[in-house]
Amino acid sequence: EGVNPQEYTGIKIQILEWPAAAKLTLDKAAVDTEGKKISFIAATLRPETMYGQTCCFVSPNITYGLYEISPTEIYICTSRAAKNMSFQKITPVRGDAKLLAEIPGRELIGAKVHAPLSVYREVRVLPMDTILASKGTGVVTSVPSDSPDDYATVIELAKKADYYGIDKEWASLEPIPIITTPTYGDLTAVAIVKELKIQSPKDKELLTKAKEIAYKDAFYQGTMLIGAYIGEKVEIAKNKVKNDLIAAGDAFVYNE
Ligand code: A2H
Repeated sequence: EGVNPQEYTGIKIQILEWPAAAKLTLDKAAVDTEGKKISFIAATLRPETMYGQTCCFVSPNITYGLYEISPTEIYICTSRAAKNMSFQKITPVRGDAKLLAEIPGRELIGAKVHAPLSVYREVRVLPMDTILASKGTGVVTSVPSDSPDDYATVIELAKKADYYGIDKEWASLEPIPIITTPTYGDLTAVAIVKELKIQSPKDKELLTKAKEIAYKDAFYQGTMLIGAYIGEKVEIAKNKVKNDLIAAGDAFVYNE
């Protein structure tokens, strides 16, 4: 972990339908999901891009926990993140997060979820091998228009859908224009991935470079194309969208 504190926005991505494998595991653990709002918590630095969410990534190699937040709400994230949340007044008891069940990431793939603000009403949970268990919540929401990592991952998933055990359509939702910049146009991540000739999510060095370019370009030069703050600078709109998500109960601040 770095020395500098990082402020993330935790986005609540609500489960609409569990995959069969996950259902079995929850039954075995005797978790009562009836009438409860159960959400993946995705940690993002770019809340203003949430209009363009096309799927939600988990790592097939990470074990996630279901944590009780209230009698009617459950969060899904890594145990490390739940522990951190328990010291930030996010869980009901300080220093404690009540674990209801553990579930391997691979069993969550294919879940149908609702991503707040997304143009797409329902999206799927898909695998991302490059997620680190040591950062954020272990859940990454996918915005291929503005995140080079996300774009490279959905391209790879669509290309090798059978290998990843997913439906090709789940990874094939079109990137949505969210932000325009003078240098890269309306789909910054798509343009930069092409410019740097990035071939796969494993092109680590190029993706690090792409990430830096994309972030600076959007933050300093970007203007919103969608949502409540069309025409406003990203620098300004970022906090407004974040605050709106929080006010709607769809997000919270998460620090680490
Ligand atoms: B960002 P930083 Cl549109 N492993 O959200 C790998 N990546 C992770 C992660 C983990 N455990 N937890 C979060 N992330 C991703 C949106 C986004 C993001 C856009 C553009 C760039 C971008 C949609 N995905 O990140 O290491 C999350 O993806 C590039 C900086 O803490 C999160 O924000 O700086 C970002 O990386 C956090 O990265």
